[in-house]
Amino acid sequence: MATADRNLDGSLLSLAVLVARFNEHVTSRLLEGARQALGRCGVRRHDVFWVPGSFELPVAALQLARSGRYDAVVCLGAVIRHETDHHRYVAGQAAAGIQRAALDTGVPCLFGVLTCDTDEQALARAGGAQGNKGSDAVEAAIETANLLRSLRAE
Ligand code: INI
Repeated sequence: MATADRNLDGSLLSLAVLVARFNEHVTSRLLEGARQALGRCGVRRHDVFWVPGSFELPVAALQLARSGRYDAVVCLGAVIRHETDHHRYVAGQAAAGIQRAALDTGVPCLFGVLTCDTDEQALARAGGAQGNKGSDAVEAAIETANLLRSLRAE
């Protein structure tokens, strides 16, 4: 089955990368993957910002998206299950809030937040055997921002 080509040329784009410090041993690896993808795709400009945890990603994403400075906001976080169900609320609100920031502003806000049962699962998806969700989120941001640019130009 043929798949449509992805436009991963970042040379006209300015991106914000927002990183949650909670579970930093994982999120720093997501950021590393994001930086590699930014370089590979030739992104013109990017700025990195940190928030305390994934729960704070939406409010910061909304402000960055509203600023008019960025074509997309890439949100990176790692929600890992602990003994209580706290993680459920954090992950659910992060997902809903990031999507709301995107829909309220029309600026793509990407969900590069891992939601895992264990540290091992998270590390496997942060540059381990299962790839790097940070790189994936940057590529998705570039593809979506380029699509929106081309739709505006029509
Ligand atoms: N934040 C995360 O990014 N990941 C988690 O796994 C997590 N857990 O499980 O507690 C987490 N909690 C902190 C949360 O994001 C907020 O920073 C905190 O609740 C203050 O609002």
